[in-house]
Amino acid sequence: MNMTETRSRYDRREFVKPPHGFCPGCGVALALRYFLKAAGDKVVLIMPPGCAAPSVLFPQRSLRVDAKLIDTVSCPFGSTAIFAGGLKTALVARGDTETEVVGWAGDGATFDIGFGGLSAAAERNEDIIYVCYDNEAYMNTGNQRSSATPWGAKTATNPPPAKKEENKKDILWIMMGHEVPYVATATIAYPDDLMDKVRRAKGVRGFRFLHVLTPCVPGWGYTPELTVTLSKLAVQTRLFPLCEIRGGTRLTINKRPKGKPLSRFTELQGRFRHLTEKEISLWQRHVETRWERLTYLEALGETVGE
Ligand SMILES: Cc1ncc(C[n+]2csc(CCOP(=O)(O)OP(=O)(O)O)c2C)c(N)n1
Ligand code: SF4
Ligand SMILES: [Mg+2]
Repeated sequence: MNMTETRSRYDRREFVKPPHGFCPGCGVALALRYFLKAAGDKVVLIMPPGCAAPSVLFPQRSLRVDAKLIDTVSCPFGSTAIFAGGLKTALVARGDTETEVVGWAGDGATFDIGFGGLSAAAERNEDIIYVCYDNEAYMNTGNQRSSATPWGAKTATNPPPAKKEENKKDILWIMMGHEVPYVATATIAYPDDLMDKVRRAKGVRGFRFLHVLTPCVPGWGYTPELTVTLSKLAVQTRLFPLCEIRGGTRLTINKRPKGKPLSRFTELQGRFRHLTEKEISLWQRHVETRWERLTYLEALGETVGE
């Protein structure tokens, strides 16, 4: 199937309309735009505090097509998955089995503060789609480090010459461990891949988790026109592999880049400017190890499936 055919399967209408409060070039805005094109007509978004909620909810009311509003609910920071699961149960009890209830939460709300609730909802296989848009720090409050912040990054809580000394938490691996029906990674440089994954997530019931990398202009320290380039380089350097896990165990890697040097990704961003060549090559080794682990698991799944 070519790109034109893929695009034509998705809604041509725009759902994220100005005025909105995202910075120019925001990766989260693009992710939400593509997500809503594939999510269908009956959607409720559960949004915790973070860059997304105040950018599109009251007073902007940006999520709309003509006069129709997409339903949205603001929830407390740590409770996205629990809130979404509860709302889905209530809707089903009232006879509405169609509405897709979606948690739309940042990395801080997912990897850290809502992590217990996320795990609990996944373990119960709540029938929701949970999207973690990952800009790799608490950006709405000024770029504090989260457990999704990559090793080496400068943040407001790792001021120079300090840098983050811990690796990014491997949320893909953790969610895979819950053996939920669908887990996938995506990023905004590959909209067809992202929208196809939303469609596949919609095609199964139970807990579905999408981890979407969304570059952040001020937090990562680059100029707005580089958002798509950085999203692409994250995949091309194998730093952010595009993959999906179906049925709890079968892993598929969706793109197989040859592996550009990690420096192509880091050199464009202020948050990594202080790193030495030696430090980047150590990080590169870690990236390669993780890639090998994923390819091993993919091969294992194929063997098991034979
Ligand atoms: C319980 C609680 N703690 C802290 C805050 C303040 N707060 C609002 S948004 C935010 C950052 C959220 O980070 P993340 O989930 O990564 O989303 P992003 O801002 O990066 O989009 C914080 C700390 C809050 N609203 N509630
Ligand atoms: S701070 Fe970053 S994530 Fe937040 S709106 Fe701006 S570009 Fe988007
Ligand atoms: Mg964040």
